[in-house]
Amino acid sequence: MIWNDDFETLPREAIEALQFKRLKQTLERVYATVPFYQKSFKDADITPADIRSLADLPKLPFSCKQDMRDNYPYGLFAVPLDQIVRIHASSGTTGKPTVVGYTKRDIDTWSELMARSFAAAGATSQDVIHNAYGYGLFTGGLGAHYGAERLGASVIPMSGGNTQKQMLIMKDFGSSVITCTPSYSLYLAEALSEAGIKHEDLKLRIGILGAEPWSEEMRAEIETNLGIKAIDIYGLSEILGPGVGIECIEAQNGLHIWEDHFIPEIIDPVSGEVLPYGEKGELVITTITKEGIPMIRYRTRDITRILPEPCICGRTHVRLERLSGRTDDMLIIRGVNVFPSQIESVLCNIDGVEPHYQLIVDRDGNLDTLEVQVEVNEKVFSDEIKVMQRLNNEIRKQIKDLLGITCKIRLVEPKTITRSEGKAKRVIDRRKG
Ligand code: DLL
Repeated sequence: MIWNDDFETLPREAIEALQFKRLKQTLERVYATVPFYQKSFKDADITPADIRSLADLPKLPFSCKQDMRDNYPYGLFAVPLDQIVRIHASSGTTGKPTVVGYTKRDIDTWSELMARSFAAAGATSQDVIHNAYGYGLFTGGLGAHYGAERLGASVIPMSGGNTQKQMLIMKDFGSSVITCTPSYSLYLAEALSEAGIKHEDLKLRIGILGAEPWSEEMRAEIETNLGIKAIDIYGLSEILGPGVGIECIEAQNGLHIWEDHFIPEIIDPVSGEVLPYGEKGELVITTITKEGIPMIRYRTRDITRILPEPCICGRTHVRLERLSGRTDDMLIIRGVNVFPSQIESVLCNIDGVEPHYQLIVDRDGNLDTLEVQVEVNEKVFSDEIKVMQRLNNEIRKQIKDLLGITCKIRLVEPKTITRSEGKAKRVIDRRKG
């Protein structure tokens, strides 16, 4: 269902006119209120007046995570703190968290965009939405919560963890939509099957899954194991939280990015040059309605391409191809670029292994080594050694064929790899530190 027909199906010229108007307002506001942007615009010898059309956007300097750290905690806020009604932060792996603030209107916009996203995913006011994204500083929990309420659905604020309780509530309360990370949905599927609960015993019909990269093959596993349609949702705290983009249930092919609120660009991550639609590179987003912490040309480090082709659902907003990973998660193994999601695709297509894996990167002298640890199913595990060896060779060969690198495969017992309740940790890089 289209939640907001007026905006979601705007003709291209109207979207661009609206984007330009909102961009100008945003630029003038940040230039007047945020010292960081005053300085970075001055350094680039540019003022908001120099932006005369959308085509001038690439003249503006980028912003990045380091700028947020340098201005920790509130330096990038464009309004005084008394107008901020909510603060979130993303933990990150090192150092201080990245802090974001929302005005009352920002919370309203976010709720609206999440309601819009839920509707695009096929959820309605009749649904019981089981929200298993973590509540707290992470934007997933409260972001999905407000959107689900705005949609008019019945929200169960589960948060992450306590899988036994999740299952009980899912069954007894008749949860029909689950929101969580893709890796947690697989964990839930496994726990349900262990508890003897079949997906036919549940009302679950849709999963709205995101916050981490996942592959098309992983989607197939989740859809089969839970008997649902699995929809990809994208977002990041710096830009909004969940709800920057989502797949529509009609096509399940690419995530519509809400262009009346965000301007996406794809750049070459090395040169910073803007790439044409259709080419793969780093996603850069400019927010054009946010008040608390507007972001100009923010480098997300997420790798994707923009798909401008019209979509069968009737929405006119461009789509992002499923995100293949982050520039900083990309492993360079003996000079070859490897995304964990590529290895995931191989593993999910091989019979006998489970979609639970971890990559261990290390160094042996001057040589990078990659070990793929993956669980086998009970049947393979109790089979003869020969079967395990054949499987081992098969995985190694398929990875070599796809990526051109030789890696070590370690088949591990079922349930040995730690299950995640939020974002899965796929890589352990022992070369660092
Ligand atoms: O993960 C917001 C979110 C919550 C999105 C719930 C979707 C659902 P952060 O913690 O700031 O915010 O992490 C943002 O997670 O830059 C991507 O690298 C990654 N990410 C988010 N969604 C996807 C996705 C939330 N659908 C970072 N596919 C982003 C791949 C994703 N990666």
